[in-house]
Amino acid sequence: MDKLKEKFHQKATVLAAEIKDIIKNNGDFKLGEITVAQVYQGMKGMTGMVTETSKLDPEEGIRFRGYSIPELRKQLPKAPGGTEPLPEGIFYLMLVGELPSQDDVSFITNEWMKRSNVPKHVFDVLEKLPIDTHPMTQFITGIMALQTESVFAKAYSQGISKKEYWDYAYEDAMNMIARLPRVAAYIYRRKYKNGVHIEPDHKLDWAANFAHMLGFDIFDMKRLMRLYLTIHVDHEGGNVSAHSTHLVGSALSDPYLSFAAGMCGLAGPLHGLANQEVLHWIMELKETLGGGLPSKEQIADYIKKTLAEGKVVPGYGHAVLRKTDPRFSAQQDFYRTYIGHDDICEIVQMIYEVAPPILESTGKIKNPWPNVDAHSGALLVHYGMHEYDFYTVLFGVSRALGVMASLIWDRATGSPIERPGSVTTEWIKKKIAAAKTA
Ligand code: CMX
Repeated sequence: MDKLKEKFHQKATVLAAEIKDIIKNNGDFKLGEITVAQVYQGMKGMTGMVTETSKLDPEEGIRFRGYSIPELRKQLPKAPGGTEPLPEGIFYLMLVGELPSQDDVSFITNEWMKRSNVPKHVFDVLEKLPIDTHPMTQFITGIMALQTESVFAKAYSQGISKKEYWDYAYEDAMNMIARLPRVAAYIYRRKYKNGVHIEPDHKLDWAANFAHMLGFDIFDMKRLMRLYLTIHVDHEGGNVSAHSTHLVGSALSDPYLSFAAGMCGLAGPLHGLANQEVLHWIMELKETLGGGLPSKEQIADYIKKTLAEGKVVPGYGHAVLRKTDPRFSAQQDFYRTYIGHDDICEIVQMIYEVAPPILESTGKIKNPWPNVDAHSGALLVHYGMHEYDFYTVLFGVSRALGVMASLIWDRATGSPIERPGSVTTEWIKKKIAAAKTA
């Protein structure tokens, strides 16, 4: 058993026993009341699942095992000469609940490098897709093609004890995370760079190697990629990509199938696809005005026009957050620290000043502040990645770390098949009427 796996196993054995004990002794403890509005409106604010890796506070934003993003940017190990955390470190933190040492992170870099070989049939499958297939569809297809490698599925079909599920889930998760950058980079180079592919550089860390395979062999893009792939990993359990992965995994579908389901959710414009939508929206604004920097009045008019057309302002709003997303602030800080001036990034800052009061004045948008997707595309464009439709794939590669760490925990703690109850509107009407006459 490798040392990361052994450490995880020690932690999981303790927590699984604790959970059993909580259910046995406090299973009837009430966590709150569910309203009719919550049932109809996406179950928001309803506590309905346990996710160990991170917790989202509406006012403060995300904490990973108790650590905020600014704390992690300081405390997680960096690459030699680097200033942003290595995503390997946040994976370790989510998986074992402790800050990693430099050594722990190097172990993961090496493991992912050793496990990174992508079987040829995956590329063959991708080659069969029309070139104009959306990168997220290609990514999901690539993940499905990788499923042939699932050790969980093989072991299950041969018959394994429930106690061993986590071990095979760990192996699949580590293998898949190791391979995703190669699959994603292949899609990028195939679609946008005439199929001229770049071999991995095994001397580099996971994020830097990804930037290298995409064709951005510059220090600045490697630094951005380390931050990008760290801040997109996880946002507690109820968001569409995390919840879909968890839900499908609860049927003991293997980690590849579960993650593909999560990525189908991430590809929705109200979730991860919003990062491409933001750039399309900003570029449309620029084009309408004939280029250059718009004025704040022009931005305000454009936002009002978007709302009047019944569309959403991409990159703004959130189902849980009620303040500026700290993932937006981290990218803003990155811009100010390392870039200084860039037209698109400046437009992002201007929208940040102009949009919230307009969104608030509608009286219905619960969170008028920017989310993670409002800034990410502008940084990528600055370093030369103009293919907006690819951005959600980058989000997906990062999200694998959080949802896979959670899935290993699910299997280690005996998390059962998920099957919430549902009711009909007729049932709700009868219940309300009965309560009124009582
Ligand atoms: N622009 C216009 N209208 C918005 C809006 C926005 N940015 N955010 C919310 N609204 C609207 C909703 O569509 C809803 O309208 P209806 O009552 O007509 O249906 C109303 O305001 C209330 O919505 P809410 O309770 O404030 O927000 P939800 O929890 O329903 O939705 C979210 C959250 C993120 C889907 C929504 O804010 C949105 O569509 N934002 C734009 C898309 C986006 O940036 N998504 C990325 C989120 C982060 C991520 O997952 O990557």
